[in-house]
Amino acid sequence: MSTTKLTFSRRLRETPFTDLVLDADVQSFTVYNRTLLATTFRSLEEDYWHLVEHVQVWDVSCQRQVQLQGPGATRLLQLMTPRDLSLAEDDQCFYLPICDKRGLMLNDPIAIKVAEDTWWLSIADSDLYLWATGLAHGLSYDVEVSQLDVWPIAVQGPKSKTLMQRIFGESMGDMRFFRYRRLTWQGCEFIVARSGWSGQLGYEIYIDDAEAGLRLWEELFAQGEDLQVGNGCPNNIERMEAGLLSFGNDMDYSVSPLQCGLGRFCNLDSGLDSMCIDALIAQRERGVGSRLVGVAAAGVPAMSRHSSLWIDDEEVGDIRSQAMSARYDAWLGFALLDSDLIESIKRGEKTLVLETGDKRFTAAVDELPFKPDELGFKLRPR
Ligand code: THG
Repeated sequence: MSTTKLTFSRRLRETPFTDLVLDADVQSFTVYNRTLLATTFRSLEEDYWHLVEHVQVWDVSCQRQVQLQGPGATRLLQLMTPRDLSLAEDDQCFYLPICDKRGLMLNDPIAIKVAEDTWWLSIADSDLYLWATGLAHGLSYDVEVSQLDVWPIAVQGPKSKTLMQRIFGESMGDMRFFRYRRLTWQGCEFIVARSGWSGQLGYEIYIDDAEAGLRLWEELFAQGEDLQVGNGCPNNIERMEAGLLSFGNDMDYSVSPLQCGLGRFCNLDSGLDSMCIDALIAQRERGVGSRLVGVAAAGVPAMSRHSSLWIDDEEVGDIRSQAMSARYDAWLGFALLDSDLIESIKRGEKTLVLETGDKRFTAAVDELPFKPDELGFKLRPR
């Protein structure tokens, strides 16, 4: 067993909860927005089953908040995204593709309008602070860009509603998906949203007071004992089954939202003053040369880190993420594939082959999220 370690420093941010996560015997971390993010506690499979059956508390402080504040805040944000911000309701969590002038993805935050002239962008793993600051300075917009000491925690899993009601009261039980409220616990007010990077019922609490956050964390574990509450983190198997995209993995600076299946978050015909609109309209007219799809293969005993896709004897596509499903007998991948090839595979004219662990398997393509019934996935024995 390798005992490779990460060296912590100011440059690699800890969070108010890092010591608690370490005490909970975290097995591995990744680095996201230069912040520690746990990736496994027991094993990916055990964490998966616990998440889909019980409730977990996640330290997702790495979802840093970039704040745009001032008379020019909304104008600046609209310039950065093809989604029409005027459609955002006051209590809405607004998932935004952020694109450059070429229509290429720079980030995919969840935006919350916390006041008339103030937005919080809960960012994915790229430095949106620099991009927004550069634009604000370069264009002399009247807006202040900052990064906040706010550390989101996520409460995810089917029993999360019960647990959250015990803490924030019965009335929060009717909160809708991707909506938020300001809720008070022991005199502290937090933004609480029904969101989180899993396909399960779940909530996120935006902690802006570290000391209160630590008390709340303890309370979640105390109140959730009979619900088998546990430590957890975003689970790569579960999020792939749910079709949730990871910036830096599935999408990056080389692809557009139209290629990633994020077209439903692009309002290209609203005449928005957004820098990427022309490029995206042109791409829509031309058609995308390649796009992200789900790929699945049955009967794979184990995967290797280096998997590849083949048609005849030619390597095709680009696998962006992969996982062995815990629920189904299936290898799951998200891959960028040539659009014409996708159609030929779907029509059965071409056979897609997955190579992993030095073996070859026939693979199917599916639009995300995966539809297990159509793919004929068989349940794995537990
Ligand atoms: N929560 C918060 N901040 C975040 C994430 C989060 N920042 C980084 C990262 N995750 C942003 N990426 C995503 C990707 C997908 C979703 C949320 C954040 C998601 N999408 C749903 C879907 O695609 O079905 C719903 C989107 C919608 O309908 O608006 O949940 O998790 N705070």
